[in-house]
Amino acid sequence: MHLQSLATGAAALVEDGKGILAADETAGTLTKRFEQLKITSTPETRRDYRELLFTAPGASKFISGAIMYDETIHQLATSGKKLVDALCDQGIIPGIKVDTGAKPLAGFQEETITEGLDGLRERLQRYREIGARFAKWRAVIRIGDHLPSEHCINANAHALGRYAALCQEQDIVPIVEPEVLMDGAHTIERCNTVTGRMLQAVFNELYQQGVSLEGMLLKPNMVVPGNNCPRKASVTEVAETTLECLLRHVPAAVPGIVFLSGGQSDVVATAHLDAINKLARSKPWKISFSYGRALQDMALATWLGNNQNCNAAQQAYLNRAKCNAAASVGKYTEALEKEGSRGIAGTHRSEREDD
Ligand code: 5MM
Repeated sequence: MHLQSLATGAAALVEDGKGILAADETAGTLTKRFEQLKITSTPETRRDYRELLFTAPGASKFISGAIMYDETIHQLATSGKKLVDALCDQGIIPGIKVDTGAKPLAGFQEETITEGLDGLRERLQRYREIGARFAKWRAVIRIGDHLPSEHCINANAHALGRYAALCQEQDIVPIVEPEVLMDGAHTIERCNTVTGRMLQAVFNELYQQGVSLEGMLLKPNMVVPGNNCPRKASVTEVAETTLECLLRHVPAAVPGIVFLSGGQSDVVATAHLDAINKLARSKPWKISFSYGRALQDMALATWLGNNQNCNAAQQAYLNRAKCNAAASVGKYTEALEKEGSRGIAGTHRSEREDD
């Protein structure tokens, strides 16, 4: 195994004050996001959107790596340059989603198993040749009255272990993403229990399958109440409960934890990350972000499929990236948030005047 190179690669992704852009929506998911804003979804419009994110000037001050989808990693920017090279030119490490999605788990209604192991070794070899240096695989765990089942937890944890071992064999840093969904009316306590069970199963598999913990990153959900739970949790409660859960279940050898946002609003996801990093308890890992929606929502709503809005959309993305980068070292402030919003409003105004 490539232990040293994996450890160096993982550490680079959680360099101080930086996090990861998750831009690995499948064509189907991105089409749904586009449709909500009446944006036409074609390979070209999806390319235009990814290009504006990947070429946002100065993004590498806040963003260490970007996760792509298979379609994107093969696409060319309008300049004719490969999108993957556009990222490298910016100093951003290219990553790739390698799972093929969460599919119904046979015999277990309402639960899913993430697929994509068949042929994975060969796909990883090709992705590495194209330029990918890290990968991502997302397992999805749903909370319900009788969910998740032990079988669903174990099957998904086993697949995450097999994926991570194959990545490391090919000198690709695996991001291990066991997502416990926010959907439902469950309490924060229940999310804590289920997240803990899942993390324990995942690390058991990673040990058994010989995965080097130093050469991987964990991408978990934060511990939050379900979005229909009547009792909301304060930012401090989420931060304390999340850190407690992670301290119980994530070995100190893991270099970094990069949260998913999971449907939290962008500002709330930033506030939670900041609060976790501000907690006085000692933390053995870097704690940062690998957000999709929480980094992109404002940028997409600003772009609206119109390339004349590119600069304003890039500004919206850079603003969120900057706020999250500050939160990854516990230095996010309201002033920083307002400063960014003023910048975006200003950009919008001048774009309209130009029109
Ligand atoms: C970017 O979205 C990823 C999932 O895409 P598909 O549903 O099309 O497979 C997702 O795995 C994402 O990387 C993580 O969930 C983080 O995104 P959020 O929006 O939760 O921060």
